[in-house]
Amino acid sequence: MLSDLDQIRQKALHALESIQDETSLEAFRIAYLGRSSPLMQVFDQLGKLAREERPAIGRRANEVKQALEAAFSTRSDTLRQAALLRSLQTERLDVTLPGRVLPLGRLHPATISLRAIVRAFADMGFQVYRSPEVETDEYNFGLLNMPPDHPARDMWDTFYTSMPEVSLRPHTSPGQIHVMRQYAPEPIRAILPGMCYRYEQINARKETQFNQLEVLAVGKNITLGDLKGTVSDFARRLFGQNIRTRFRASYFPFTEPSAEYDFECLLCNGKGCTVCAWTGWLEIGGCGMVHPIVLQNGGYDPAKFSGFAAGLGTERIMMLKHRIEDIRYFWSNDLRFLEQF
Ligand code: FA5
Repeated sequence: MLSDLDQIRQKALHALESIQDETSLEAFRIAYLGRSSPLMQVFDQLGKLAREERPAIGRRANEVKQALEAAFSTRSDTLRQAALLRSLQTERLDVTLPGRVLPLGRLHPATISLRAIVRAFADMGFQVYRSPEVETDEYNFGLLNMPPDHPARDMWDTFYTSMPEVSLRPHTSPGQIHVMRQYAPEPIRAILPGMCYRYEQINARKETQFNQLEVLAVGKNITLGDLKGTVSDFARRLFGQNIRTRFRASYFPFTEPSAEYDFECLLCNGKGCTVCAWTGWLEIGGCGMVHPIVLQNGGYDPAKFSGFAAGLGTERIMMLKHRIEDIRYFWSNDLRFLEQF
C-alpha cells in the first residue's frame, strides 16, 4: 500500500508537469484529487486495514495528498500568470488614452425659465406651493366661481380623463383654492408653478401643454396697486429696467376687476412680428383682484381680506428672453433646439 501511494505521487507529479491549460488542470484535479481518485480510495479503505498498518498508511496518504495539493496549486498559479502575460501582450491596453466623453444631460429650457421666474418671485418674498395637475371639475371651475354651464368655461377647453368629472388642469388657478384652504386665515404670498393642458389649436404661441405660474397674495388691505407693482417689478427683474408692460381690462370669473398684462415683444422691439401677432406686445398672463366668492371658497372672509392673483405663461417669457419665434420648439424634442440652452 505504501509503495502504491509512492507510485500515485510519482505518476501525478509527472502528469502535472506536462499540463499547459486550465481544462487539463481540472481533469488532473478530478483524476488525482477527486472523490473517486485512487488516492481518495486509499482513505476510504483505511478502516478495513489491520490496526497496526493504519497509522503508517494514513500518514503517508496524507503526505501524498498535501504534496499533490501544493503541486496543483503551484501549477495553477503558473498557468494563470502565463495566461495573464499572454493576454497583456496580445490585448494591449493603453491606460493613458483619454476616455470617451459621455454626453451630459442638462435642464430643459422650460425648466430653466421656470426656475428664473421662481427666483424673481422668491426675491419678492413669494413661496412655492405645489398643486395637482389632475383636478376635479369643482376645483378646475366650480370653486373658481364658474358653476356648471357657466359660459366662461368655454375659455378653457380641457382634456377629459376616464374618470367622470375629472380633467387635466387647463390652468394653475385651481391651486389658489388648495393653498387658501390650507392656510386660511393666515395671509398668503405664494407662487404655484406647473404644467397645464388645453385642447388647443396649436400655433406659434399656443401649445396643448405649457407651464403656468400662478401668483397669489391674500391679506388685509391688498390693492390693485400691489398687483400692478408686483407684476411690473417682476418684468423689470427679468428683463431689465427698460421693459415696457401694459395692463388691459379683461374678464375672468375668479377675479374682479380683471386684466391681462402684456410685455413688449422683444423679438421685434414692439414693431410687430408673427410671434406677437403683429401687435408689438406679447400677452404674458391674466390677473385681477381675487373675487369675493373665491376668497370665501378658500376660507377667507371677503369683508376682512382681499387679494390679488395672476397666471402667467412661462414659455412665453422664455420666448421673449431668448427670441424664440415658435412655442412648438419646446416639446418637439429637436436636439438642435434643446442643446442651445
Ligand atoms: C388663465 O389661464 C387664468 N387662469 C389666468 C389668471 C390667473 C387670471 C389668476 C386671473 C387670475 P389665460 O387663459 O389667459 O388665463 O392664460 C394665462 C397665460 O397662460 C396666457 O397669457 C399665456 O401666457 C399662457 N397660455 C395660455 N394658453 C396657452 C397655450 N395654449 N400655450 C402656451 N401658453 C399659454
